[in-house]
Amino acid sequence: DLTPTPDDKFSFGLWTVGWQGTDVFGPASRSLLDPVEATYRLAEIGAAAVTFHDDDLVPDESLREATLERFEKALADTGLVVEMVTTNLFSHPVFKEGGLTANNREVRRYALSKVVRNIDLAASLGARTFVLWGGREGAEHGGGKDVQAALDRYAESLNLLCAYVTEQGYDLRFALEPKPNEPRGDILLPTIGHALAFIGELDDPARVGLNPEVGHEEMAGLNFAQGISQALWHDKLFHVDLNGQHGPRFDQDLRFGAGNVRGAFWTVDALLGAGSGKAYDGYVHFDFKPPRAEASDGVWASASACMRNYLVLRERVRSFRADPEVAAALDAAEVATLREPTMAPGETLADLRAATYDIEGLAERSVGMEVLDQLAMDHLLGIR
Ligand code: GLT
Ligand code: MN
Ligand code: MN
Repeated sequence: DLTPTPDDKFSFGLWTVGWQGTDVFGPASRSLLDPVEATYRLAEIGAAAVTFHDDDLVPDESLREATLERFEKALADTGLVVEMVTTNLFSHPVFKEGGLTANNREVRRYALSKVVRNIDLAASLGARTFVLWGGREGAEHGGGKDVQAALDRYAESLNLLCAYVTEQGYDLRFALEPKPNEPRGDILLPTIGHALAFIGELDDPARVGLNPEVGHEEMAGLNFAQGISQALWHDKLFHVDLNGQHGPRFDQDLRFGAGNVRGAFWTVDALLGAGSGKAYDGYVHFDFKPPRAEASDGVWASASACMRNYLVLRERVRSFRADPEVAAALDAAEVATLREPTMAPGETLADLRAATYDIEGLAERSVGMEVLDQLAMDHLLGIR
């Protein structure tokens, strides 16, 4: 069944359907969508949750109280929850040279205060995840940014924010969102791997994980399914941004399933635990931009299609994993054998050195990967 249900835990950023189509070559192509109207509409099409930046929900500070009241009524009316909140530290020109890692100290202090204010709102609305996407944390010039100092300031900010959340007793974790470039020429924490290593240097690493985005890893030429599998292995896949991308070019933010469809198939498989591994149990969050050419009908068509493509791919992944011929192909490829430790209990490296190996025979063995992959293709293409 391809109708989304609350159990599917689909979630959308208000900025996704709300994107007005501004780009580097032209102004908005769509009018402003009221965030509260967007919330009702997302509930209608089958979402279970919404997420937002401070500035998406409250674009006009003078209407803050009234907007929050209307928004909370929409949540109560629809049963939608706020599962994640984030802060806009990238749109206003004050952040043109960075937010938490700007060279200018006043900017850094303002950025931190903006995050803290929104953490209070996130906690009051029951959000459990707080995303930090550092789109402006980076540089265009080699000499203009002391990268090591910038990482010190990034860590200082995270340490302060974690301490604040702990003090307040909020049930909230941080999720860092990597991206290699755009809007900055080169962004700090450009990939899942960089961000994982950074987290290990923080005071409270348990409170900080990742919010990887499909397109961002693919912009760097990386395999998203493999990246999130490593994040799961570290217990760091706190959240996810699903969308689509055609290889290394500008950040396309296509609807999920568009772009690299094979990548999307393996992404869903990885989220489901790839057969027998750790699975992702958070919200299935879409972070896409309805193409600028679309009018409002296209906005909602693309939002619905994100969920539809996820459900189709989930069904295709399950049929792949349930197919006896796939099970045989997995056996032939020795996929489960990799779970066996390389050494038997009690063995030592000396035993391995004393053993004899049929090196020529091993070199010539069949690995069965093409057969397995073609079965996956057949499932993906719907002929099995
Ligand atoms: C912005 C960006 C996204 C981030 C959002 C969170 S904002 O739209 O392109 O990838 O997830 O700050
Ligand atoms: Mn994102
Ligand atoms: Mn993106």
